[in-house]
Amino acid sequence: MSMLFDKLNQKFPLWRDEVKPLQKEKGDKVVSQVTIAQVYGGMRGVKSLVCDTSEVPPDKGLIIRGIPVKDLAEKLPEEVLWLLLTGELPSEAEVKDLQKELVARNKVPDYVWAVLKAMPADSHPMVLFNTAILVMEKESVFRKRYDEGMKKDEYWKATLEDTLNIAAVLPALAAGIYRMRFNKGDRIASDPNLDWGADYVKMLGLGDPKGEFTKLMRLYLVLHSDHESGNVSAMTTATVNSALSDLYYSLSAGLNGLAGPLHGLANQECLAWVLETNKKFGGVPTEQQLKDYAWETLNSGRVVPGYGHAVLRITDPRFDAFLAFGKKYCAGDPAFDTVARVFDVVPNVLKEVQKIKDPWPNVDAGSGALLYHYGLKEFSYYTVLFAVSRALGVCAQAVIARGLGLPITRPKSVPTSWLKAEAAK
Ligand code: HAX
Repeated sequence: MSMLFDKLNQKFPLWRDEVKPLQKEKGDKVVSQVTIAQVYGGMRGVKSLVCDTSEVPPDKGLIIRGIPVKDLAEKLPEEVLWLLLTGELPSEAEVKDLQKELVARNKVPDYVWAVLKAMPADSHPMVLFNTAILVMEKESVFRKRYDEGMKKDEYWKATLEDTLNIAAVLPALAAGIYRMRFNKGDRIASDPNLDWGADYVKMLGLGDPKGEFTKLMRLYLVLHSDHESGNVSAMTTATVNSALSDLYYSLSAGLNGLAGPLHGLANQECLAWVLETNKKFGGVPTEQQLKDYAWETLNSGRVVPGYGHAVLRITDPRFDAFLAFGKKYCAGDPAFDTVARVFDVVPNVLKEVQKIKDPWPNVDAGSGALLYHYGLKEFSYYTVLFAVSRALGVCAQAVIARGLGLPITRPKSVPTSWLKAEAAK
């Protein structure tokens, strides 16, 4: 048994002891109320989910297991996976053990490539990626053990097996899809001596003479890993997993939600907007030109991608981290310079639109320009990168949910007639 299994074996009894009295003795304590506006408004602000891996206070942004995300910017994604799962940063020996575990499991089954090759060549990379995850369902340890009669208190162990098996193959899978979908040549073999993010960069095959792209990739994979559990991809994964559909089913479902333009696809849309702007104005636009273009976008009924958030009310600290990276390594690149200038101009434009609650940039506002700088120019691929990272968080959440024995998700819906009757009371 690996160190991670050992650690969680120690943790779960403690966590269950923490949760049990809350459920039993304080179960009827009211923590949130629901208004009609919230019922019709995507349940915004309703506190009805538990998530111990991370929290997103509107005035602070992402905090993973008590640590603000900016303080994790130098960590490896696999260290963050350990943190998400256990609540502690790993020791050097523990990271090494986890890396060994991932290397031992990192073979993408051949049938996956056969399925992907049979799909239309112009399929969106997210369709290829999510299909590949679903196709691998036959590998699920959870499903196999469930069929053999696994006891409920073993669910988390089988879910952790699936988490590690999935996390191990994600870089090779995502890189293979990149090379296949964009005609980059044969797949590149994994290097067992590299960390998870560096290996992904190597398998993408874009080269990285200064090591900067690898730094960016590790940062990217850390920043996107988790964002509490109410967002579309996390909530979908958790809901599907709560039916004891294993992680291959549930992760694929959640990532289909990530593929929406109001969620993860915003990063592709955002770079498109930036490049469109540069093309229109023949280079980095002036502040006035950007202001005019932002208004043109809004007046045509489109959103300004990368700006606004359902929860945050400040500049997303993940955007800050990308901006800082860009200023250090990418200054002078027209796409990045426009991203920086958009940040100076667009919040003031959005502040004038009363209905917009958050005029500030979110995580998607800057990442695309950085990837573009390092030669990853196919922006329909960007959400796949997001998905590789987000898989860590949502899988960790599933391990914890199964370890705490959470039941199937089943909130109550009501018809409009019922709401009208309530409103009339
Ligand atoms: N540009 C134009 N209009 C915007 C806007 C933006 N950037 N942000 C919000 N609005 C509009 C909404 O569309 C909504 O309009 P309607 O009432 O006419 O439908 C109104 O302002 C109120 O929205 P809100 O309450 O401020 O925001 P929501 O919680 O409804 O939505 C979104 C949050 C992130 C979906 C929204 O801000 C948006 O569409 N942003 C642009 C797309 C984007 O960047 N998405 C990525 C978000 C981060 C993420 O999940 N990444 O995966």
